[in-house]
Amino acid sequence: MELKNKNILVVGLAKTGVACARFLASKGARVTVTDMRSESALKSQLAELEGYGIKLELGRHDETTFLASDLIVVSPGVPMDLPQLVAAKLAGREIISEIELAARFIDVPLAAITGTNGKTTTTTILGAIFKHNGYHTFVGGNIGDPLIEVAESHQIVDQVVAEISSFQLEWITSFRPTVAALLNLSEDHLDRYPNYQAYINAKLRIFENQTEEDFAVVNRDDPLVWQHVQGLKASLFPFSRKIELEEGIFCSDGVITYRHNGHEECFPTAAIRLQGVHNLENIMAATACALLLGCRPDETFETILCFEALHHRMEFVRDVNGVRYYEDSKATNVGSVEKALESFTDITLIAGGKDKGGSYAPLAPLVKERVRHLILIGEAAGRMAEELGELTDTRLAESLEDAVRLSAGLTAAGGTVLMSPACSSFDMFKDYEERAERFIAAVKAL
Ligand code: UMA
Ligand code: ADP
Repeated sequence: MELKNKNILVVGLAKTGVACARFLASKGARVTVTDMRSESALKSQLAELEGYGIKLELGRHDETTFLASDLIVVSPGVPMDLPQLVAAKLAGREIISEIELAARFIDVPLAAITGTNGKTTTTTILGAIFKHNGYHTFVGGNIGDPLIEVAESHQIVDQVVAEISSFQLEWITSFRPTVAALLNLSEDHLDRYPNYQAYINAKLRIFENQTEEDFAVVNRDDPLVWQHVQGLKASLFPFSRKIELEEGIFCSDGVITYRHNGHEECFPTAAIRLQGVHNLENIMAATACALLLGCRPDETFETILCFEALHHRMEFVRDVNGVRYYEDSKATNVGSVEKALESFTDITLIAGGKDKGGSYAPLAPLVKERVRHLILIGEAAGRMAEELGELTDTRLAESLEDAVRLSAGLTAAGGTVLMSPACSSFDMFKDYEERAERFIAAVKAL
């Protein structure tokens, strides 16, 4: 792809925008960056661009700049219906996402992981497996480091593992993973998409440019996933906790079995440290991707045995007077909270935060069965109380700290206090990590 002397506009100046602008400028493009935030709010980002000769349009998006560009690179946080993007598209401008740009410069196998939940865990496991197999591995994408950094760096890389969000897939044209995994589908990001199907369609684009030489690792047990992957061009490689598969990876009677082209590998699960049935799915998906991309079974299994849970995903905090406190701040949608509720009984659930527009009704059976007290915080508290409040003892709290104190007073010994919000954190906190730290501090203060 020729970039020299092209007029390229980068939309959004956070992590993705900074990395793209630097990469494009280093390739000789004439780069402009635009962001709705002001210069003073973007001081640290601007410092990273010093010396690159990049033009800035801050505090606004100027349609004429969009129309005058040869190429527009969009950050994931910028919605597709931004009027200036719509106008540029109508005028026939080329618009791509950062992962599309990055993929055009990646010439090693690319494993891409998507799904509503489990992306970060699966991506991290797969990265660890590759490294333990001796590959120079870049792990990036939605997990934190933009994928374009692999193209920008001059390091040797043998394998790329990318966590991919629906936002990143919106502006792809040729993005083609060697192995793409779709872990599961449930409602999320309905504050960004007009409806659930639009979100699903965005996710499915991960398979769009694959051919029969590539693999689609998909959840056989998720009816919505299975329904949507029929007819893909890529070779289907399902994973299942329920069905024995002739081709694919499945788990039964404490053994994970991988079968591919008549070849079989078996791994006992008893000594695996990572807990929860959802993590078994993540492990199977990561193992499938690794073995399909040439990893050795022994090294793969060794990595899985040692892998510990990531922070803020159903993490044990402390036992106080026989009550166990768990922090699941990364559970920002209903699908992840379902898995958390399935893991405990006699629960005091602290939930709520910034509403993402989906329904909380799928939680009703588990709330009824397992949640003794429901404590709600944040902007979504009202809607959640309407949908779930009648099912159990439900209270509202002013702050997370109040919720923790209230939970301590309500929960009898033997019970579990679980913060699993089903919402994003941005109404009350900087991000889910700050929400987690505040919960941990409040529990430690009890
Ligand atoms: N902006 C505009 N105009 C707009 C909207 C936004 O100028 O109309 C600007 C904002 O002021 C901001 C920038 O665009 O400066 C937004 O950038 P961004 O949100 O894309 O932020 P990045 O730091 O580049 O982070 C992105 C991903 N963010 C989102 O998808 C919202 C990060 O995922 C990802 O780690 C990073 O790229 C590297 O690939 C975060 C995320 O929340 C963790 N992802 C969602 C999720 O996991 O649920 C999908
Ligand atoms: P993502 O990157 O997709 O947000 P994470 O691995 O960070 O996924 O986990 C986010 C939340 O989802 C946590 O609460 C975690 O316990 C839960 N989770 C992890 N894997 C799965 C899965 N396969 N199915 C449902 N929930 C999951």
